[in-house]
Amino acid sequence: MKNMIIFTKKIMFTQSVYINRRNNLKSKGLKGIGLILGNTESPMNYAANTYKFRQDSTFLYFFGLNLSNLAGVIDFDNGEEYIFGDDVEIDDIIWMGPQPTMKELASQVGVNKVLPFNNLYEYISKQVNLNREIHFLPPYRAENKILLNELLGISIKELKTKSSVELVRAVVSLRSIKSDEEIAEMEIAAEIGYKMHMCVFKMAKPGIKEQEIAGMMDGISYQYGEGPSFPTILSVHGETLHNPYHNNIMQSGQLLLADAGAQANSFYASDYTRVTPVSGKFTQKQKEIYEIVRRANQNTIEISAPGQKYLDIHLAAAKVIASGLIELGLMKGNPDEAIAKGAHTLFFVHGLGHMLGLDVHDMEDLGENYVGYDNELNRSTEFGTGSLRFARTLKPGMVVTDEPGIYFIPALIEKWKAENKLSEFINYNQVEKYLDFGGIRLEDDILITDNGCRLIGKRLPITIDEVENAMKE
Ligand SMILES: [Mn+2]
Repeated sequence: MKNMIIFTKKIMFTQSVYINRRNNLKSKGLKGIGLILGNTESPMNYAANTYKFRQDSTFLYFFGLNLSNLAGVIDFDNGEEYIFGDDVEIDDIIWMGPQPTMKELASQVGVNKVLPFNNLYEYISKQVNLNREIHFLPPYRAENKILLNELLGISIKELKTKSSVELVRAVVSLRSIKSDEEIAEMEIAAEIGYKMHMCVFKMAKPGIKEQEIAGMMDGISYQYGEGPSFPTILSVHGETLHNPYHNNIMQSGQLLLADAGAQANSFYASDYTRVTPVSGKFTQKQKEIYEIVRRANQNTIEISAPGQKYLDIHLAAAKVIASGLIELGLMKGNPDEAIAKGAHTLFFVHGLGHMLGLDVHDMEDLGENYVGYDNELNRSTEFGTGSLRFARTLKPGMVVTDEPGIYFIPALIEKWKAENKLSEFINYNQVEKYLDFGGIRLEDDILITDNGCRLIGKRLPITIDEVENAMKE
């Protein structure tokens, strides 16, 4: 049987990587039981027709197995580790081919105690009766909410607030710092992301439907990896931040914004944004705005280093943007005062970036503020700056995105103008000439190193010359 295995989901790293990760988690001082649930298959339009399976990232990180219906348990008090999961039966083999046993699979990640999935109910109820603390992470899928409700008797509405902040903090502290083998996987995701975006430079031209390019990009992400790291954004309406619509026919004079990335076969992610002129050449007006965003993007790479707060790097990008817009006559006054009042957020409506790893917004399921903020840093409640997902002090091994943008969102401009909002910093008469401009965002993925940072992956064309040349080829 062993030699006949025709279907196994590959374990990415060596056994010792997973053993070390769990040992590191055990050293965080938690007491009681850590329950880490894998994901289940999720129906698309009927039970047997499921979405492409995506394992939970924290389960992948500690238990490595890319199969549905598994749960991992770590007993923090005696060090024991379990995987709960079922061996396949003859019906499964008929449809899916021969499979390794759960015991064989679990041993690949260094876990020796394997029990049938249904034993999880008995195991957890025994721990509850012994008054032991059960640490679990905030669930984001309905199936796991129901399972936790059944296991723990906590109502579905309360699961988030009763999840373990201690476990969340411990997981975030480990997953935030990427090891060399993780960086190597992120380089693979970057290479796929590079290929996806290069097809935009080659394909964008008047008369082409957005869907043709978006479909090609997604195809490439499956050709070399596990598919897109999030639904591909490709739109001539870049001013709509997460535009999922791909049915526009591109016209000369428009800007095409592509924000997309890939998951490597190990599920590590990349995330890039580029903007191309559909005609192959930027207009003067487009060049001027593009160049401000490019400088803001470049500035991040020049100043990001251990010890710096990403909030300050975000504000430095805001300053490049405000200064550039003042020079162009769209804003006025002193850039520092304008930023202090939030005037730049009419254009730069979001944060500079987010952490990247096994998730494209890494660990967002655990709570954005646990990932991006810490005890010394409270999240702003202001429009714009409050959207910054990641603000805390940079450390070597962190991977973050650098994605400044300038957008002309007609509804927002009209609202601010009607309120005469911050008119001491904004030339509304000039801004109105840009209502049909669209939006520009430029995004790269950066790794914080011991003394600064470096880009992950080969850099996509980004200067005006590089972009126009790439479109010619
Ligand atoms: Mn991003």
